[in-house]
Amino acid sequence: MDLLREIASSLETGDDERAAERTRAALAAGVAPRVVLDEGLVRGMEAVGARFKAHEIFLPDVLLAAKAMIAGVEILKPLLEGEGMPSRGKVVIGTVKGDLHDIGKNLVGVLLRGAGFDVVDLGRDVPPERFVEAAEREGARVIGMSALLTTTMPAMARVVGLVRERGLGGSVRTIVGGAPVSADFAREIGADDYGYDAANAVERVAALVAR
Ligand code: B1M
Repeated sequence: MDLLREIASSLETGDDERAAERTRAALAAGVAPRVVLDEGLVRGMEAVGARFKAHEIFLPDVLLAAKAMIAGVEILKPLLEGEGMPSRGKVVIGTVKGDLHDIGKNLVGVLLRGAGFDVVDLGRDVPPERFVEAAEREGARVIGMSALLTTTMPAMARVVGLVRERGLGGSVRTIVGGAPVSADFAREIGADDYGYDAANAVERVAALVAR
């Protein structure tokens, strides 16, 4: 559909006003919020990532694309987050230490809230101890970690280790995700689960709290 292509292209041109305007137009035309997200905004960001990798565009372009993506997500947020549902449990989320990428983590948070979970978002560049302390303080059932850099993935293993050291393994589950993260990596570090995208993260968290 043209509107979805226009949303994606507004990320590629780093035009946040157009991203917001085309997102509103797609919703007004009856396109479902999840379709606008997956086939408009996420697709646009994938194209930006590929061009950045190929050195066709530079970091400032990526920043502008991120700003445009956030403009669209802000409009979709209230539609993706359910209202007035009883809580299915508390989940602490954050992007691990050294990592400033938070768009995917924010999407995971939006969809978790939409599915009825109580979300405590610690933000980005979160030290391992803060994940574990927050989970203890908040009585969270799950810690969800995001990493977008291969260099920050080891911080996930430190969180999993801390959960064990503090004897929380029985009550607090861990789930990891982010572009460079895989199910194999999750197994290697002893995390309880892995989510390949935000929607899958919600399914996996639901399975973890049901265990
Ligand atoms: Co950066 N960056 N970046 N960047 N950036 C990547 C990740 C990179 C792959 C680009 C590339 O080279 N192709 C590359 C990493 C290479 C590597 O480690 N192998 C890279 C680099 C190198 C860097 C810098 C080092 C660049 C520099 O300074 N020279 C720097 C690092 C800063 C730091 O973190 N310390 C940097 C900076 C930035 C910006 C600040 C400009 C910006 C981030 C803005 C922000 O997040 N607020 C940025 C962006 C936007 C990207 C790309 C282009 C897009 C990331 C994104 O938001 N995607 C990215 C290229 C790429 O990934 N294709 C890239 C959209 C988002 C919806 O997807 O985050 O993958 P994603 O989340 C998905 C899934 O992964 C999953 O669900 C989400 C939705 O379905 N998911 C989970 C995520 N978390 C999950 C948690 C779960 C489950 C699923 O369970 C808890």
